[in-house]
Amino acid sequence: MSDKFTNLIDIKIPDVGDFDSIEVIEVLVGKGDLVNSEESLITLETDKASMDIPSPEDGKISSLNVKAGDNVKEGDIIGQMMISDSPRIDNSDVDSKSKEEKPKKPKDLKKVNQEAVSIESQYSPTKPILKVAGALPPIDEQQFSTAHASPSVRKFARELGVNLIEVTGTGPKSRILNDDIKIFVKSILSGTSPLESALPKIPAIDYAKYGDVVIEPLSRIQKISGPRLQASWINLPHVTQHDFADITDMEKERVRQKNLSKNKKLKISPLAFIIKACSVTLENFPKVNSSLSDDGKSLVLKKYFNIGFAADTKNGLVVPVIKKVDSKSICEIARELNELSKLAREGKLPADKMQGATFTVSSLGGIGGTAFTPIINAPEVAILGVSRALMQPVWDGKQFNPRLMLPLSFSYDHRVIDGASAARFTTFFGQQIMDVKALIKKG
Ligand code: CAO
Repeated sequence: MSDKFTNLIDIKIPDVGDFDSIEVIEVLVGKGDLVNSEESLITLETDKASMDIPSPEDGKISSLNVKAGDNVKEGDIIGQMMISDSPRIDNSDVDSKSKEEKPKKPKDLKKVNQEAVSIESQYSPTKPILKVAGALPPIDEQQFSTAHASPSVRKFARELGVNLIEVTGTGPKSRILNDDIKIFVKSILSGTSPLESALPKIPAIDYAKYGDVVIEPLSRIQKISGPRLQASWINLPHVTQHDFADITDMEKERVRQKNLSKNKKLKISPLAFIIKACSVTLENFPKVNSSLSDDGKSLVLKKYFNIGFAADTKNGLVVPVIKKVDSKSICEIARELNELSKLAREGKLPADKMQGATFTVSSLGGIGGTAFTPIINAPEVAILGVSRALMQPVWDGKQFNPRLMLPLSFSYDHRVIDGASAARFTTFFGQQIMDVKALIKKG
C-alpha cells in the first residue's frame, strides 16, 4: 500500500437497503490507521442482521466521526480518509473517480455467510488451527449462526476454529466482541479452561423448581477420575467386543483350591484366574499390552505385564495394580488382590500401588449384569470387562451340556487394535481359562 496519500475523500455510508437508521455497534478503525480497500471500518446492526461497512479505497483514516451507539443512514459522511493520487490498478472498467463517488455496498449477511463457508473450507475441521490438549471440535453451523456477533468477529472466530456459541459476549446485549474471542482462545491455550468448555454444553436445569433436591458434592476420587474417564471417552475410538468364556472347569478348580487346607483362609475369587489368563493372553497379543506414543505415530510395546483391576469403594472407583502377573501363581495373585482391595476400601492405597498398569480388568461378576462397555484406562489401549457367570446350555454337536459361561466385554482403542484382533483376543483368552490345568502351570 502506498504511503503517499495526497487526496482527501469523504467516507460515506453506502446503500444499506431499506433502512432509515441503523445502529453502529462497533468501530473497527481509528484516526491514522492504514486500511486496505474492502477492509471493514465499522459494523452496523439491525434487528435482523449485522453488516460491515468496507473502506472505499486503500488509504489512511483522517477522521472518523461515529461511535458505537450512533445511528446512521445511507449517504451519511462518517469521516474522511487520505488516498493515493495515482489510480489503483484495477481490471474492472469502472474508473477510479467514479468509484470515489460511489461508496461500496456493504456485504450483506448472506454474502458474509457464503464467504465464511469458503474460509472454513481452508481450515478443515480435522486440522483445527488451535492445538490444545485435545482438538477443538468442528464448528457447529447451526449454533454458530445463532451467536450474536458481527461479520468481522464471525470471520475472526472461523479463522481460529472457535465455536462462537462457546464464547461469552461482553458487548451490548451480550454481543461477542473480538476481545472475547481472544480471551477464549487464551484461556484454552493456557489450560485454564477445561476441554469441555469447547464442547457443546448440556443445558442446565434447575430441578429445585420441580421438587425437593439435595446437593451432594462429588468425592475427591470422583473429581479426579471423572475428567480422566471423559478424556478417554472423547479421545479414544472405543469399540467393545462381547464374548463368552467357558469357566466350568476353572470354577471346579477354584473351589478345590479354596478347600485345600493350606488355602482355607485365602479367598480365591474367579478374578484371580481371570487376571492370570489375561497375562498369558497379553503375552500372545503384544499390541494389546501397548500404548500409543504421545505424537500418535508409534506404539510403546511393554515387555512386562502389570494388570490393574477396577475396585468399587464408597468414595468412588480406584484401580490398584498387580505387578508382574506373568511371574505369579494364582494363589499369589488372589492374595494380592485381597490385600489391595482391602486397602482400596479403607482409602489407604498408596499411590505407587495404582501406577504402572499395562492393561486393566473391570469385574462386575460379584454384582450382576450380562454385559457392559468398560471405558479404557488410557493411555492403555484395551480393558477387559467381565460380568456374572451363568450356567447355560451349550451344544457340543450331539447334545446340550450345562456349562458355566463368563460374559466378556472387551473394549479396545480402534486406532491400535482392529476388530479381527479383538475377536481373536477374547477367543484366545477363553481357551486359556478353559484349560485351567495348563493355566495353573504358567504361574
Ligand atoms: N461370576 C460369578 N460370580 C462371581 C464373579 C463372576 N464373574 N466374580 C466374582 N464372583 C463371586 C465371587 O466368587 C464371590 O462369591 P463367593 O464369596 O461366594 O466366593 C462374590 O462374587 C463377590 O466377589 P467380590 O466382588 O467380593 O470379589 P472379586 O475378587 O470378584 O472382586 C473387586 C474384587 C475389588 C474387583 C470387586 O469387589 C469390585 O470392586 N468390583 C467392582 C468393579 C467395578 O466397579 N467395575 C466397574 C468399573 S466401570 O468400568
